Amino acid sequence: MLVIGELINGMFKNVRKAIKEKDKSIIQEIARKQVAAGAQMLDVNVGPAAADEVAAMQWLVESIQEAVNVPLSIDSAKPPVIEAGLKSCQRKALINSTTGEQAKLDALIGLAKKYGAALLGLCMDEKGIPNSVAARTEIGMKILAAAMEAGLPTDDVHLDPVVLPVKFGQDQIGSMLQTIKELKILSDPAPKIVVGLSNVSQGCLNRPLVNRIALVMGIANGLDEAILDPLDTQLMDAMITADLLLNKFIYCDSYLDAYRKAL
Ligand code: THG
Repeated sequence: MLVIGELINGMFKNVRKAIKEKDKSIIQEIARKQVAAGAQMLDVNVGPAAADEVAAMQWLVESIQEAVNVPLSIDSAKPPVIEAGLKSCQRKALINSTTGEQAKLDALIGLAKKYGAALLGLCMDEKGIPNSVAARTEIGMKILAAAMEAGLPTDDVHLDPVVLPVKFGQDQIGSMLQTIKELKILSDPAPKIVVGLSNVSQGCLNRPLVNRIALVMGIANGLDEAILDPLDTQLMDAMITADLLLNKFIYCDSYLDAYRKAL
């Protein structure tokens, strides 16, 4: 499983404050902690409150790269904000995200080509997030086909079935699992399947437990990557153990330590 750290997001108060006060030491500490805990990529989202989102994204990317050298997932709904992040990225970035909306898809495929970035597509479009597995899969297929048409390798396409809070739609998790399976068989090699895990537990009382179980269920159904909180040790332990039980690496008594050392 590829872990994408979720903690550099203007949704969090400490990040919002650091952006406002241009205090890069706070951002750099969050970046280092996530990488030390096993994040192999970091999600970067300026959040809803930044006054100048383009400038904030550029500042975040530059600050993070001074501290760690993992690739970044440039997370924004706005293409100009994404482009500001891509311009500053020293390594191959992940564009997070496009949807199936044609104009947006065209614009973001253009950016992926211009900057040699990978592309993450959400299985939703201008009409919102479809309820049915078939409709979500169809949008995933549209994004994948458009990327291939433009010459992006399938390997660079990541698809997100879109996870909604269990509190607001209890049938959502079943749809997510089924959509993961359907997206995996769209092509060979398959696109990478990714979710924003913490969405599932928003508003729940016992968030860590809900996140942990949802992650394991996703992994069992073919999930390749997740945007999550790598500082949640029990979540990381559950992920590593799920990979073990699916025979992705060899058992030894100290497998949790061994897995972490090998990262
Ligand atoms: N798919 C993709 N990208 C994504 C998401 C997705 N990026 C953003 C998000 N979803 C994943 N990241 C988070 C980060 C934080 C939370 C959820 C998802 C979260 N935050 C607390 C909350 O809302 O309760 C904030 C708590 C606080 O204010 O301190 O849960 O799905 N491709």
